[in-house]
Amino acid sequence: MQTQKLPGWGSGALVGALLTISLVAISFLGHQAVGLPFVGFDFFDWLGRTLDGRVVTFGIDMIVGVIRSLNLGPTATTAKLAEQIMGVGAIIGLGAGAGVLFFALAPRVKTLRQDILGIGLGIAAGALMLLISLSLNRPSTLSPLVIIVWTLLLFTAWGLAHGWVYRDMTNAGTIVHSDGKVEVEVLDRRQFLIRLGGATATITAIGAGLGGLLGQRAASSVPVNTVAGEAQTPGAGDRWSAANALPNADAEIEAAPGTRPELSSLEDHYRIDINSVPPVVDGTTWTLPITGLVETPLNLTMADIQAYEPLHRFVTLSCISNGIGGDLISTQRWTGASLKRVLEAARPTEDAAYLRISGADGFFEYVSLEMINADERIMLTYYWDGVPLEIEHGYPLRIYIPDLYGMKQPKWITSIEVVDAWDEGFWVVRGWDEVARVNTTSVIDAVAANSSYERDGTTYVPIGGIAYAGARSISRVEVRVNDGEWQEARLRTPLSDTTWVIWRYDWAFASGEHTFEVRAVDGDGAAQREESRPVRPSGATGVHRVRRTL
Ligand SMILES: Nc1nc2c(c(=O)[nH]1)N[C@H]1C(S)=C(S)[C@@H](COP(=O)(O)O)O[C@H]1N2
Ligand SMILES: [Mo]
Repeated sequence: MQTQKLPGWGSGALVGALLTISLVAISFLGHQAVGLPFVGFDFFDWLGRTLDGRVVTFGIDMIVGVIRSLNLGPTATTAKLAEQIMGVGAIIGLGAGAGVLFFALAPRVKTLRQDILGIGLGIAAGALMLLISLSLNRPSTLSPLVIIVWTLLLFTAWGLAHGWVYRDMTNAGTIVHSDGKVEVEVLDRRQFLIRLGGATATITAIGAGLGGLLGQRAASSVPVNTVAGEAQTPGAGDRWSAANALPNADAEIEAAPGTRPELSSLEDHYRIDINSVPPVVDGTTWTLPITGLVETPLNLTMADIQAYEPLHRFVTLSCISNGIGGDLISTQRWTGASLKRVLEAARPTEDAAYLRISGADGFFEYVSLEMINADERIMLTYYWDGVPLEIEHGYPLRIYIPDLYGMKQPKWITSIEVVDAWDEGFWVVRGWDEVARVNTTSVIDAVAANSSYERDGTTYVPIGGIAYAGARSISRVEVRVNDGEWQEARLRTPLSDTTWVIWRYDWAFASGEHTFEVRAVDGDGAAQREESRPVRPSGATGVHRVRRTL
């Protein structure tokens, strides 16, 4: 009889990784089918909330840097995908480690005890994962008991499987044939691992495939409540933009071809938040408690909030992490209730000075009452483009604060507490700007050489893009070609005084290699900072520059 060497740590790592891939696939299926926690994303999101802010920011900058320098597509979507892949990868890596641990411990215990070892490993890992998932406090319609039982069962099975696989790899099987001959089967380890890989691939394909299908159905059937809590799912035809022309439809200046759309479609609006999967809030049962330093604590339903006179406003929102020329900036039509008016009903006490606004994902920010009382545009937003907020964008409620970067504006609002002192919000704790006022920036979207035209014997090439200065709007944009004189561009009437402004400069064409630059002046007459500054901690500044050979 041939004896085999005990499987080493390499086999342990491989087995651990393969079993963990299966675990991730089944976890994904549970997530998609009924909203159970998905281990890959939860671990990553927990890391993001727990690690030091500098580490997290460094990680984000790396991801965004790679995406932009390699031109991997829309930054927000690609970054989310990268994070999801990293989250799943990290779990598989940890699983490989667990496999090594198991294969190191297994030879030290008797065969039967290996099952106990596996169960122990599973329960320990499952309990850790549970702590992580539950600490995220994601809204869920499932009872915690269901989540606990499912997670522990899943991990226990995973732990036990280590025992079975280990035994199969170390024990040669004995086959008794019908004629009484006994044959000892020597296991071919390579063959075995290939079979295990095949089984993993099958489970993963089923989990991912079925999970993907179920997810599509679930997303389209999440009821979002419209007026008076009536549950329904709006279609594209219900959107404001489907039935209405933009208010500046007959503006004299038209965007240079290739300039980004003036109104970002809901699908194309950038998305940035601390969640691999957005929290799904049940809007039909959701209420908004307003508590703390108030004489009349409130618990508002969506119908209560929608009973206030709706404010409609075209808003450009930008992430403070948007680099010069980046795509983490978008424009939509926001609808909501003036926060000042809503607060009047709660009657803040004399000590009241700030609101601590929290989201379903644990994100939070502080907003001063003074600012709210001075600016009726600050609103509790429930619609974008005339339909309830999309889940990714904060359904059922988010705040709008003019002139500030997105990091100050919580989505998925679940509570408002009135307090007497300011404190650092989620990203401020992690080293970002306390105020986060939008910097004036301008961007060249297009040098539309294909749309050139002739006038009086000269060929012109339309050049265009956006300029943005929060709620200060834009009073002037200038373009410079090849270090020449700064030339004034023409400004299209914006959608509102809180959106970006589309500019255009028709350049007298000359062939060759050219450098185009743009700079802007805000509505208060302040010029944008031309000095280059990175996004952290106060948002990027600098002149956007593109080179073209024409
Ligand atoms: N609850 C919650 N709100 C949040 C965030 C978050 O992570 N959680 N991210 C903020 C940041 S950094 C930005 S830029 C905006 C982005 O909003 P959008 O994804 O709808 O574009 O949401 C803000 N509100
Ligand atoms: Mo952001």
